[in-house]
Amino acid sequence: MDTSQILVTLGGLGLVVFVVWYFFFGKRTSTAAALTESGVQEIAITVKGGYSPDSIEVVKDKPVRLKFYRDETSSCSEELVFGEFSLRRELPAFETTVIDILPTKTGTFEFTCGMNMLRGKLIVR
Ligand SMILES: [Cu+2]
Repeated sequence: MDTSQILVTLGGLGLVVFVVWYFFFGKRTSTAAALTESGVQEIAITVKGGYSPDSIEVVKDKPVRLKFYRDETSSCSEELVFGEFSLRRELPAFETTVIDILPTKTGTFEFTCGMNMLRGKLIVR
């Protein structure tokens, strides 16, 4: 192989590595809840001008504990609405509000603030 062939080969390899990386890691923006010893899928969410993380992955038929810490006093985020689970909950400022749910079907379910402005989603697999 001469230099140009080596360069083309390396370029091709680089592209393959990038594509693989992109599909396996680059698009993965949701955060999986951690499974605790007691079998509960737990995740801490910070509420500050939005939900962080705002895309949470859990598995079906295992209890989920969402721990919302509201790190602001902005009235926008004072209420949390989770239609799929018929939930409407006050989130006191600078406190953690624990919400326990049991996802029994797969899909993507949105939770929002009381005004439907801040959005997050729970992805059940
Ligand atoms: Cu709002």
